[in-house]
Amino acid sequence: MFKLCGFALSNYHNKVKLALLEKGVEFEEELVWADRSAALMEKSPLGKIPYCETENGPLFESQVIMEYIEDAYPQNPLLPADPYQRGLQRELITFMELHLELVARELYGQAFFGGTVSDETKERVGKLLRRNAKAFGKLAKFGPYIAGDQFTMADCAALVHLPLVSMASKIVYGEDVLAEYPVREYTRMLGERPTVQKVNADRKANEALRKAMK
Ligand SMILES: N[C@@H](CCC(=O)N[C@@H](CS)C(=O)NCC(=O)O)C(=O)O
Repeated sequence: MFKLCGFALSNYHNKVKLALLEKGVEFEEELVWADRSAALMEKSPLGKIPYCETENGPLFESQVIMEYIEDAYPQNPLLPADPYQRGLQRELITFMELHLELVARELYGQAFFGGTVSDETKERVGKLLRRNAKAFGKLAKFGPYIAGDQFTMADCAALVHLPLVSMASKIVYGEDVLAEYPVREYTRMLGERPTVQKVNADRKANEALRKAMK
């Protein structure tokens, strides 16, 4: 059976988990911390989670896993049939991950883990984030879903990444770089889906577990 490995506090882990739940794919989940252990590095050479176990072997990188799931389990598709429309979904996902989440990630140490970020980093990241957030408006629809009137793979990504980008920028700059977009309303709307409720409940349980381990 397909196995998703990682921990439920991770946005990338939760993106994949939401896709599995939305598609109704039967899967197992194994708790794996990003602990740089030899066992983890064997499956995911950069020591990142999530990775997955398929009947043919492991795969890492969440978007690769998403595409694998879509190919291997065609039920309840999360991508449209038309090749250009599929391209647009992937464009939006790549944009959110490369140009919003990965940029904002440099702030997470200060925003969420009690660290500090240098002034140089703050300035560089702030400039990039503001520029990229403006360009995001050309792609995102919030209509009501991120790419239009259907729930798609891009929503699995948007739901886990956008709130983090908002929160991190608000904490570090006192300004939410996504303030012009209805991220809160969007998150609330998706929060009505049982699949999202399951992902959120598991994330809270994982947070409690991590606190208890400290
Ligand atoms: N591009 C990767 C990003 C995954 C990622 O950054 N995972 C984080 C947890 S949210 C991680 O494993 N961090 C530990 C590390 O980088 O050492 C993906 O899409 O799977």
